[in-house]
Amino acid sequence: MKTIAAQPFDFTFDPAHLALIVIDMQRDFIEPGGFGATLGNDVSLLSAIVPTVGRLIETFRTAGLPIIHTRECHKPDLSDCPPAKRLRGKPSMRIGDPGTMGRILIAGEPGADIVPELAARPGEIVLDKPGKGAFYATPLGEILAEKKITHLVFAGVTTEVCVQTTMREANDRGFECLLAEDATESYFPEFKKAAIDMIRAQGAIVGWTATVDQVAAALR
Ligand code: TIU
Repeated sequence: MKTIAAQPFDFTFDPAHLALIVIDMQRDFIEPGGFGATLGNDVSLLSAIVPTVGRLIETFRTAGLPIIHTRECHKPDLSDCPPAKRLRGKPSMRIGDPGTMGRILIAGEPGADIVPELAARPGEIVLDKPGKGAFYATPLGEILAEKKITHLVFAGVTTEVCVQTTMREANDRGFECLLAEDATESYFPEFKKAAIDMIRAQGAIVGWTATVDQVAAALR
């Protein structure tokens, strides 16, 4: 067993049952002209964590542990995109519209790809998901069961939307979940802080948090 010096208390795990889930580090959220920008967000905050997420991914690669990358995107015919999602609010462009990185949030378009610095390597899993949570309408649950995974480390964007939703889904399914707090980011710094606070409050009601250095120290 190994231990990460986490908050609100130590996170103890068997590396044979640990996996990394990297949520939605896609050009559509991180680069100008994509889905995140159409919603009116400043995307520069998110690009700043790319090197730190890369360090966490390398730590798992070196340890030989499973890595799962997710991408929020929809089928080209939008059959998996509820109108409630596409039509909400007044974005500058909607899901499926043609943008500077291809159609917004559509599978196979350049914008839906993971940023090149964090591209998946052979043997790593890439899961496309239509929702904010990575368990909804995907085989993630079956994949983790098949690999006998019980403990999960999370990274990616955005902290309070897809990362927190997926952590809550995982927590309800019985996984022990830890968020790498410097390998996640929000368009709203105050939302990132609040999400981290609420995850680890009440005796880790949703899960633990730790820095990438703390995770790496345990896996070395
Ligand atoms: N991946 C993810 O978090 N999807 C979002 O739409 N996030 C926003 O913060 N908008």
